[in-house]
Parts: sequence; structure tokens; C-alpha cells
Amino acid sequence: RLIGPLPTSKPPMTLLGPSQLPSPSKALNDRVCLYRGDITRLAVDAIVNAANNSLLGGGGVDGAIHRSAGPRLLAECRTLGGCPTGSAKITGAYNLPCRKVIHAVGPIYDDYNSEKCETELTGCYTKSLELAVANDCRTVAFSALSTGIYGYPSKAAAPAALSAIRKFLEGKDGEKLDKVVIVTFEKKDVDAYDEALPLFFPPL
Ligand code: AR6
Repeated sequence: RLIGPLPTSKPPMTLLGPSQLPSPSKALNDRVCLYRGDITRLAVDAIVNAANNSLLGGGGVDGAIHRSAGPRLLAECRTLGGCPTGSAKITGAYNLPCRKVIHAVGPIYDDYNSEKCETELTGCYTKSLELAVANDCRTVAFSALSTGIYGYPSKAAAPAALSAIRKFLEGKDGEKLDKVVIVTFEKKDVDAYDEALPLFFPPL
């Protein structure tokens, strides 16, 4: 006996539709920028790593950050006791040119739980910005959390990230940040941000 209909196709991704978009903020558009390249080369106050729950390193940008920072980063990460998905923790940056590393744990993308994934992804961006401000970091560079090994579609991740960043900049601590840099590495993320950025932060 069949218990219920078998799913024939995956549910649609939650992309922000025009009605859910905030009115674009020209006032804030000089506070957010895109940069394509290697995040480990940026001399900002804090870079945001795409980490995993153990915070003990891995592949992708996490591997690149640990390689450039040197073994003292892993030693500090070992003292943190891991981190839940959707949140972040902060460490020193050791041999990197930035001052701090924020280790954010994005969701492993699941088409059937796309709303939960979006909540966790936006949580990473918000928590990272809270940590930055609490540690006097005025310039913050984000890697494209979850869009690599964790499989989050770039076209859905970009608006989620931008909505969280926009909300933070408009909030009570927004003025404590000078610049949020979104670092893209692969073309799919460049394309996703080229499309989404003007919807949230339009050109003047
Ligand atoms: N600079 C900037 N961005 C980069 C760099 C770099 N040097 N290298 C890769 N990217 P990923 P995730 C981009 O896979 O999907 C690790 O094993 C890449 O193009 O690094 O959150 C962790 O330990 C992509 O757009 O992170 C976790 O286990 C983005 O960084 C897992 O991967 C994120 O891709 C996390 O997976």
C-alpha cells in the first residue's frame, strides 16, 4: 500500500521574489563591494571563513585560510569546542594579512529544507557581523559561504547574504562597519552577485 504520493520533482528553491525585496538602499551602497580573488590576500580587519562544525579545518577556502595562517590558527581553533550550523566564532589571524578570522558554519544545502538552509545561511552572516563589531573590526570580507563543497546554489545564496548584510547595516550597530567586502572566486558567484547586488544596493 502506498502511504502517499511519491515526490516527482524537487520543491522549488526559495529565491526572493520582487515583492519580498527591500526597497533598494542607495544610502548604503558605498559600504558594500564585490571583490573577485583570493580572500587570504586581503588586509581587512576580519575575513569570514566557510568552516565546518569542528572548526578544525578542511578543504576549499577553509583549507586556504589555514594554510596561509599557519598552525597557530588550528591550535586556537582547537580551544573553541566547535560551532553550530548557522553561527560563527572568531580567532586571531596569525600569518594572514588581516587581523581576525571569523569562522562561520553554513548549512549543507538540502533542496527539501531550503527554508531552514536560508535561515542558517543568513544567521551566519548576521552572527559574523555581530562578532566583527564586538571585536572592533570595521572592514569585513566574506567568502561565499556554503556555495562550494556544501552545495548551496549561488543564485539563492547571494540574495540571502545580501539581505542579511543590508539588515545589519540598517540596524543599530550598522554604523560601526565601514565596509563589507563580498569575495567571489568562481564565475557562478560573480554572476549571482552581479545580478543580486543592484537589487539590494543600487548604483547611485
Ligand atoms: N578565496 C575566496 N574564496 C574561495 C577561495 C579563496 N582562496 N577558495 C575557495 N573559495 P567552500 P562551503 C570559494 O567549498 O561550501 C570545507 O572543507 C569557493 O569558490 O570553501 O561553505 C569546510 O571545512 C566557494 O564559492 O565552503 C567545510 O567542511 C566558497 O569559497 C566545507 O568545505 C565556499 O566554498 C564548507 O563548504
